[in-house]
Amino acid sequence: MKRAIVVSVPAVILVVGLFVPAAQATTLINRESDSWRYFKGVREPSGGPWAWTQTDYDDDEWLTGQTPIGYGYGNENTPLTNMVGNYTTVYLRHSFTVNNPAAVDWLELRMYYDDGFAVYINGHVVWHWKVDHPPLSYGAVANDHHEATEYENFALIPFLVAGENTIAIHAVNDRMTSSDFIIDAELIAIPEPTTLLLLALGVSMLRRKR
Ligand SMILES: [Ca+2]
Ligand SMILES: [Ca+2]
Repeated sequence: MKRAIVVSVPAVILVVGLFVPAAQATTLINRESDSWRYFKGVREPSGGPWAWTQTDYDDDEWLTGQTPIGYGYGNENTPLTNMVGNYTTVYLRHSFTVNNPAAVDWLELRMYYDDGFAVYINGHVVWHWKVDHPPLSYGAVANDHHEATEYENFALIPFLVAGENTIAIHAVNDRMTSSDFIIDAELIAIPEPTTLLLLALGVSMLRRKR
């Protein structure tokens, strides 16, 4: 009997998998997107340390650019030629639409960065890496060094709402005289497992217990 049960576990999933298309991951923001609003950290954005992370923040006066944004790497689509000696951080915002936030299990953030960053979804701090805990001042520096060699994945809690959402990133260099700085981001929505897949897993676990 035991041998038959072991065989049934992958078999049930396989059969269901043949007839039920897996829910698709959805790209919310592509890498090298040309729709980032950005603000050079020569001072704090208007409204204080949190206002710029909110969806309803008015960023009309911010610049618009294609990522990667930075200098010293050679692959910048938006070069920051005046960053050395003038500012250590760059504020970025990007909006995206989600129709059914309940169907999103988690967000996968793929980052290309030098040297650190803090991330907000709709005003919630969802991740900070190689920087102190947010909010960070406009003159902040990274607390570690990082060379951008590939896109690195981070899992985020999806503080999403139906309709327009905003990701805000505070990108931070390690020092004012650094030889380089770069930032790009890709955002993917990972769906909840489908009901039938959960059903298949439940059936297989019941059979295993018997
Ligand atoms: Ca570097
Ligand atoms: Ca650097």
